[in-house]
Amino acid sequence: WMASAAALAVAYLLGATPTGYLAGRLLKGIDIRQHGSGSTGATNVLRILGKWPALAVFVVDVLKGAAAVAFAGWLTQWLSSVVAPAGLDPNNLLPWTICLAGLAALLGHSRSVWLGFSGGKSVATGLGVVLALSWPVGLGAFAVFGVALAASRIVSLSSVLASSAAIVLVLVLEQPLPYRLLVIAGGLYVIARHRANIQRLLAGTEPRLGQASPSPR
Ligand code: NKO
Repeated sequence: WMASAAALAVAYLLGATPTGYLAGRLLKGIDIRQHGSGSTGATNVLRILGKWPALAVFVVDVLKGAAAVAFAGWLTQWLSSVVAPAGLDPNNLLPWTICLAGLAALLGHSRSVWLGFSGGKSVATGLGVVLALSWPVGLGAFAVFGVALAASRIVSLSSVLASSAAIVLVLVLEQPLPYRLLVIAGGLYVIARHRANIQRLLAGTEPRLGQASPSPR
């Protein structure tokens, strides 16, 4: 239990590392949350800071999610090999710890303790979590994102479709129960984080790549 709690705390803090915010501060001396969509995600970094900072933020945000899952697995296994838990099979605890760690990383990214519990929309971090758990689901969702983006040039729409695809894939590919629950909960969370985007999509005012930014939420 202590291993699980420690893994969740580390996962949250990894997710909470405010990469997009730091990029704005370091490169332009601005609070990126007051520009564009107000998100700290790679898309808003692209809008406000440009291509290379956006790529860097995207890569680090994916790695945050993957690292949170990897660390949770490593810590749980290591601790259970050191202190043999009485009557507790670590193989039963492990998948649940890993999945809760994935959710903690998503929460950390979009509700960062360093940013007054604001942040991004947990798409890139979600991709990292899903890739680390089951790379076919992650690659499938990423492929849907790529096709949707090429067709629509709207990142938020592509993110919502990719999250939906991840949910479908994790069910179709018959993943273990904890993974299914994680991706369903995480996917719905990411979609819910796009509420303002979805309202703009329905109103026909969501900007395409390269178009003027929406006003901060
Ligand atoms: O500023 O509101 P905005 O227009 O920036 O931003 C909307 C955008 C926010 O997301 C980002 C990150 C972009 C990363 C693109 C990689 C997409 C990979 C798709 C995989 C989705 C897996 C989700 C699984 C959830 C558990 O949307």
